[in-house]
Amino acid sequence: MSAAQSADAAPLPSPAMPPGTVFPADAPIAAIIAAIEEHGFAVVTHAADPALVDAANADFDPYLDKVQLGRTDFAGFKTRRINNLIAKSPACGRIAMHPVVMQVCDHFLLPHCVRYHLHVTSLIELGPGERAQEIHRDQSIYPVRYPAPPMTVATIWAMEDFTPINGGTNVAPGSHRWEHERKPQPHEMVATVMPRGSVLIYLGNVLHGSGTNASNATRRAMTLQYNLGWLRQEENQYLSLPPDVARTLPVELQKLVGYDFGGSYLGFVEAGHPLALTGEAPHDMARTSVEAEAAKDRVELFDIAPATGAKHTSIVVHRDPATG
Ligand SMILES: O=C(O)CCC(=O)C(=O)O
Repeated sequence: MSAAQSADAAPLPSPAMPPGTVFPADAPIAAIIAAIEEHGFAVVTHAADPALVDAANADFDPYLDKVQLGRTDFAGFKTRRINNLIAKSPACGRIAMHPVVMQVCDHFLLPHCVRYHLHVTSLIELGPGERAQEIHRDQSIYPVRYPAPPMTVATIWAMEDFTPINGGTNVAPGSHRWEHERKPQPHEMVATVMPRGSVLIYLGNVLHGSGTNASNATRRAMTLQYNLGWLRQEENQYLSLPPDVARTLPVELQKLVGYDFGGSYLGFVEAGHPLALTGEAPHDMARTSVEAEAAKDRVELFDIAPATGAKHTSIVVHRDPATG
């Protein structure tokens, strides 16, 4: 994100989502992935079981009641946020492993890593009168020049209806392919309108930001994001979910939050599997796992090289000619 771009400068979006970007929950996964390839994002309506959304909202309410409003342009001055959502809500943990989201992550992240991890979790409740957030790329927490491939996949779940006036996420379709300096014009932005329980899925290289809440009610969203397993997670999941907490989670979720190898020999603890700390694996003194070793040969290389004349590092993806 650029500090030079203030919330005042955030362009107003046109309301309509581009054709071919909104899908019902039972749409073929290939169509959803094709839309994300083309536009950088897609919406899947009514993707979450309404009972899970109710349960997660009820789990979060007591925390939100205690939290202070944001204090920066980026965080908003009428917005309440909480993090570490997995520790706060078993329902959130189930939503985090939604099969459509996992398949999208498999498609975009798994070619470049042995496994992906949960990167960051936030509940974002825009209050009435909140102004649009500055437009940014989530993965600009990594010092990368654009265009760059997706290194993260984000979801924004509508925990309340996203209406045309309550601040549904503004997105710049196609911006996953834009040059580093290009900023969206107002006509290049769309506002996400979707019913409660729906999800906006977008790539980490897509320009976006929360919208203006011109309604007299809140707009509650839950963002759950995933990153390549060899990158540091934005939210420190190991301090947020220490072994005593992690061991209460389903084992697949333990692995998703990071109690697993992020690659071959990447992330061992005391020369063993991180799951040994939660009692889910024997301490076998192996610094890698059968799964990590088996997966490493299919991983396509990221070629990180300084771009000629550039001040910053750029990342170029190429296929290894030897393996295609
Ligand atoms: O709340 C939203 O719609 C998007 C928020 C966002 O992009 C962020 O806080 O980084």
